[in-house]
Amino acid sequence: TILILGACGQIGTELTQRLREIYGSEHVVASDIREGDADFLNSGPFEIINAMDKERILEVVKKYKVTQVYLMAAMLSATAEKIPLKAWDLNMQSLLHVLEIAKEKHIQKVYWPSSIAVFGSTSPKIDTPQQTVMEPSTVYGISKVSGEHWCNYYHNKFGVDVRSLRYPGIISWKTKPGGGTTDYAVDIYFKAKEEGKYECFLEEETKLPMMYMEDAINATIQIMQAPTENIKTRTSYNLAAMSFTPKEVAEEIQKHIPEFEISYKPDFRQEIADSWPQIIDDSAAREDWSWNHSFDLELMTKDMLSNIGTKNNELLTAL
Ligand code: VAH
Repeated sequence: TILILGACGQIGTELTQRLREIYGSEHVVASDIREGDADFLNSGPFEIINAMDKERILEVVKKYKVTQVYLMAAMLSATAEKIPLKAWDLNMQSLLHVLEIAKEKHIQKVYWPSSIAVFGSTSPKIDTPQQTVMEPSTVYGISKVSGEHWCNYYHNKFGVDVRSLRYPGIISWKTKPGGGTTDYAVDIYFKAKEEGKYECFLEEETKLPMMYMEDAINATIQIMQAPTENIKTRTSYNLAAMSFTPKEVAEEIQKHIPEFEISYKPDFRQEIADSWPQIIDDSAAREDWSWNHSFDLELMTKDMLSNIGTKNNELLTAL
């Protein structure tokens, strides 16, 4: 059985749905700190779990004989800058609890997401390598680079089978943005459809690595299903699909909504974005476990605009 912590978050929501399609709903336990509004809730087991409560996680692991945990609960970059120590506690305590539970052999496999936020201004911005200087300047990035070293430590010292991906910005339409700096690229599509205009909190030339949710979910399933001997990196794998600027997204949207207008009003998130890479080298993932992306900006824009404002999405945006 699989347990997902943070199942109501941006990635957790779609990961839960996909895992239930693959393994059967009854074999995928969704959990979060509160009951969300995702429609998957009544399609399989759901438990209220605070990812910082180790005893509660263990209780649910034993109740459902969980063998794999996907730890998707975390505080993202923009939110974390507002409450640094709470973000550190959530992001690190949850990971250490799950690694300990795996070390104690209650579960066999762990998935833990890292991020391109582990890189800082001193990392190469173009074709950022798998291994390079990593001096993150955000609380979120500090927690993710620390978490990577903990994953590597528990693997090397205790044989824990933990796998990790450095997600770029992820774009989707099923959930509203969750406090990320890259979430302008989610908001812009909703505002284009709902209001025909968008005020962007990043400058127009801010290029960032991005990925469509479908690709991120595929990569997550793929690395977890890969034979253990193919996993050569136990900190975390660089993962990439495309890189674009707010200007390029706006131009792509205007191919579908010609009257769409974008304006720019950079805020504190500009500094976060400026510290991150622009183009990521994910050749290690492509070599080790055959990673390959499917969505580019054109295909993603078509899919986003055709799904936003549909029946199932109206319910969400109405909530
Ligand atoms: C954020 N979406 O903006 C997340 C992610 C690389 C970006 O870490 O914080």
